[in-house]
Amino acid sequence: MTNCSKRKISGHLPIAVSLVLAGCTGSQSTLDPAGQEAAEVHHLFVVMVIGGGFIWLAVIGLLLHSCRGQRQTWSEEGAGRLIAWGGVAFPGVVLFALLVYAVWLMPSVRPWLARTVPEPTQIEVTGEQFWWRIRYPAEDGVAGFETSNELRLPVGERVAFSLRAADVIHSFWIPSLGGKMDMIPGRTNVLSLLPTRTGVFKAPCAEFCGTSHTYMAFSVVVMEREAYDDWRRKQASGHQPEGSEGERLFIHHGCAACHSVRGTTPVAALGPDLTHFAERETVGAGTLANTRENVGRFIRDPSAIKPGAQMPAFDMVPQGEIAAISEFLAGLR
Ligand code: HEC
Ligand SMILES: [Cu+2]
Repeated sequence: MTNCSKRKISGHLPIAVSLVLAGCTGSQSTLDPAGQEAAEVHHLFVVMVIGGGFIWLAVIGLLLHSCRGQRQTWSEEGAGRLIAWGGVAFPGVVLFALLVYAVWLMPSVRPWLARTVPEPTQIEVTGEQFWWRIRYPAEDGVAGFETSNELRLPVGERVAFSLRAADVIHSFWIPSLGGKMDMIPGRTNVLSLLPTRTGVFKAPCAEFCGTSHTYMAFSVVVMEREAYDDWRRKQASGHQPEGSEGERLFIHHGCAACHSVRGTTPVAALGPDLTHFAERETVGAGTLANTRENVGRFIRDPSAIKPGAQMPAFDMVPQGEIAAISEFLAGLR
């Protein structure tokens, strides 16, 4: 074992590191925190990597040392000492310290459960195959309302989520803010988060829930309190019936049996609420960009885009009528 020559790893290292780090930023990353819980988890990650790094360095150091073509052999006593200190004491102390740190951090990752903060506003989120139902409570004079596939939160304020599932197990996870928590049929789980900066973040369903599990995501818009209150007021008030062709066709073709457009149609709860559908970035719970063309495609054949989607195909409806309905939906701001 004399040939442990250093290859030219060093030349490729910066490229490799930057490629890895490029995956660490963005709207769906635990390593680019935008919330207090995510920041704690990020901190824990860094400490763990450093702690593990020390152990790794020690092991690699010993490996290189043993490769150096050493002449004299170790005495039995020396080898025993090396194993006791290097193999038991050192990793034992480092891992124990990391464990203590992780346990100590727990209350601040779940502060609401630890009762260290006052009870925050509860937003109900229900996982459905394959979309998200979201209910906001009434708050200072503004009535409660239902929306879907997009969550809006005020920055710098703690919120609690009551998490449920309508059919199978789903999992609620906003990587940039913290989490995650399973949504289990017949149970209500609570998760509390504190967003610390404004922005738009992505949240995937984090538990396999059926054929279109991959196409089940929502966006999270963290906004200033004032903008958030304006948004809530607008959500709660809904629309006036506009009497357009698209609106008429929406009711005529039975869309309103599953979808609510507050102020226009009676309450229906089988499918996502569409009251302010045009404000959403996506159609089909994070599946396609919310353009008129994509909305038309989705209405014609939802299962072609999302296998197993719980909405029937409307491919028998003439193209012109689908366009009129898409036009109506695009006006729902
Ligand atoms: C039997 C109930 C049902 C009927 C009828 C129905 N839908 Fe749906 N719709 C759903 C369900 C369930 C979803 C969620 C699908 C998914 O994302 O997995 C959905 C999703 C949608 C979405 C995407 C919403 C979002 O937030 O991404 C749009 C737009 C939509 N439907 C429009 C329509 C229109 C227009 C009609 C009438 C032509 C219609 N739907 C008829 C149940 C229905
Ligand atoms: Cu799911």
